[in-house]
Amino acid sequence: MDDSIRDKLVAVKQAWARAGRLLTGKADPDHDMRLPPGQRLVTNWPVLDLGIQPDVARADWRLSVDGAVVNRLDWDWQALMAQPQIDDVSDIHCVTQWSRYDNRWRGVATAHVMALAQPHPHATHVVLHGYDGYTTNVQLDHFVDEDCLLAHTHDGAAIGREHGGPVRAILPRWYLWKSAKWLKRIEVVAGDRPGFWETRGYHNEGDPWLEQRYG
Ligand SMILES: Nc1nc2c(c(=O)[nH]1)N[C@H]1C(S)=C(S)[C@@H](COP(=O)(O)O)O[C@H]1N2
Ligand SMILES: [Mo]
Repeated sequence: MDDSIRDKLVAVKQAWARAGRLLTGKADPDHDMRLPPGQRLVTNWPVLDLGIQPDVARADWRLSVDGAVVNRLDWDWQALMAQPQIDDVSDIHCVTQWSRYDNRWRGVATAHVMALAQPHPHATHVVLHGYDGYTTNVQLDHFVDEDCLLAHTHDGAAIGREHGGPVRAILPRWYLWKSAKWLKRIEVVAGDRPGFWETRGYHNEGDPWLEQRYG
């Protein structure tokens, strides 16, 4: 996708955010209690990105955990695989109104990563950076929730390039835009720093149960 198309795509999404589009607030009496308001269930897995899908081989993948930490981490694939691995099954909720149930993720718990890095006492947030330049911010205490992980495997298969492989963040309690794909860097910061979509009209937190889509 060329830059002008990409700019246009971003502009359209920004305009939707301004208009509060997809903000339904509707209560559906037949609503499945597992489905947050305004969502519909899909069984496929839509792909969303900025028009760039970085091609990062496992052998070339690197992750740094830096910023307000006592121990900076610089991991390659072997270092990631040498950590304790966890499995977690969770639902995906995308702000564009689709949800996908029972995703089985395997990877390294973010709580484990942060326990090794040791954030400074004044650290409040993390900014996740992707190989495509994407960023998203999340509160440090939310980032280390027990169901959050740096995932490399989905339903038993390596996460494909289009879905953010070799490694993406998974933060199931938040709209999927918080789950950075092609993860490259976890920057620990003192004070909030809104990311790509958060500075373009998306909600700063993004709780699907509170329908924190825009604003
Ligand atoms: N690095 C990176 N991560 C990203 C994005 C992106 O453009 N770049 N898009 C976000 C958005 S808006 C969504 S909805 C999900 C889409 O993930 P999927 O393509 O696996 O469904 O990734 C999120 N993580
Ligand atoms: Mo999204």
